[in-house]
Amino acid sequence: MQTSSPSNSNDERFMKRALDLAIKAMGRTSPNPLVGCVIAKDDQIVGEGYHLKAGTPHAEVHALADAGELARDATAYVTLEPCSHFGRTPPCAEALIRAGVKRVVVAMSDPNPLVSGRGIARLREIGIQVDVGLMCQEASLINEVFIKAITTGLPFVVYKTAMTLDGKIATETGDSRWVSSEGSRQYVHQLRDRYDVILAGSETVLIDNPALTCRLPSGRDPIRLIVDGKLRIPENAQVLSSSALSPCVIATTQAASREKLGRLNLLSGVEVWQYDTPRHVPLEKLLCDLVRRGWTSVLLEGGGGLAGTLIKEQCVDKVEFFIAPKLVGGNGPSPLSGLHIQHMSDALELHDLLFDMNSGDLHVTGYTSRS
Ligand code: AOF
Ligand code: ZN
Repeated sequence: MQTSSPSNSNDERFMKRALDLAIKAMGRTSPNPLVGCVIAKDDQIVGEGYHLKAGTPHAEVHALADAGELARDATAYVTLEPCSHFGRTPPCAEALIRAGVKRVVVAMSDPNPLVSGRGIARLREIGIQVDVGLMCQEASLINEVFIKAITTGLPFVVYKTAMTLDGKIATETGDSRWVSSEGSRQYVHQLRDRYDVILAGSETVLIDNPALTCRLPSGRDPIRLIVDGKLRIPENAQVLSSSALSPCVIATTQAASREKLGRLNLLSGVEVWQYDTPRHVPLEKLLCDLVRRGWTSVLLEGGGGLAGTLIKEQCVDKVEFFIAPKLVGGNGPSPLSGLHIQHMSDALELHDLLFDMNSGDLHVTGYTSRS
């Protein structure tokens, strides 16, 4: 893909605005991307818009409608290449052409194989000047979920955990309420609001009986997914209660009791996905099935066994660790009991790190592999 970005400070200002618009829909567009669009003429914004929800009009359509006739001879700033295909909505490249814009500034090309360069090519073919690559890094970051899912068929997986400074997620008696501060726990609800699926192992359900809902005033409950090879989940577990607005999926195997599986399937809002394996749920297959269902991101919230296995299988993209300034010692569980690296030289090194201490805990964010 040919990239060019002869940008000026207005270009950056308008693209920044388009990015700010795009992230307003964070957590609401899956499986589609976050996209913002600004239409500017004579250094003034004359129209703007962003994509609100999959299946509804794209960002460019909102911005063009907002600009009306003023779009003629204007410049459009789009955080993602305009689409060229007929999907659930018609191609935005054609809408930009019809509106008569004379220049299009695109932050990044679309990794969707249905588009990937064709939108840009179509605009250039008509004679529209297209500059690609302005704030590309920022644009890729806001769409890390979309990029992973559309290019691999696997969801973007984030492992969130809270541990004491001496690396325990609970005391040796199993007590874990609470490791992290009130502020950190509040932030976790923002994560639950952002990602499609919240994942936990049956051990976590048996020990902590969490509800795994989002308790923000205008938040939305993620789909709760429990990996439970032997179907040990108690039938009165909080995750099975239909008070949450999203379904609860239990992934199990041939080791599950048929009677219990039947009873769980009858509960409203509960789905049991039974895999053809003897004891262990095939995790990569399960993750693929989530994307097939349109769920492209996963927040893994425990426990350490499941997290270790998923990291070993290279299924985790990002980690968010809250490290509380507390010490408990003893034999309490660790956040990655399922990972058994023997030599420090083989340790998984994280990159693109962020450190934050606003909540009173040390909050470390990092990525597991370079994309
Ligand atoms: C969006 N919103 O603002 C842009 C998108 O199913 P469709 O027809 O909505 O097409 C979705 C694809 O369109 C999406 O995967 C991406 O490649 C492209 N651009 N999508 O939902 C937008 N600009
Ligand atoms: Zn489009």
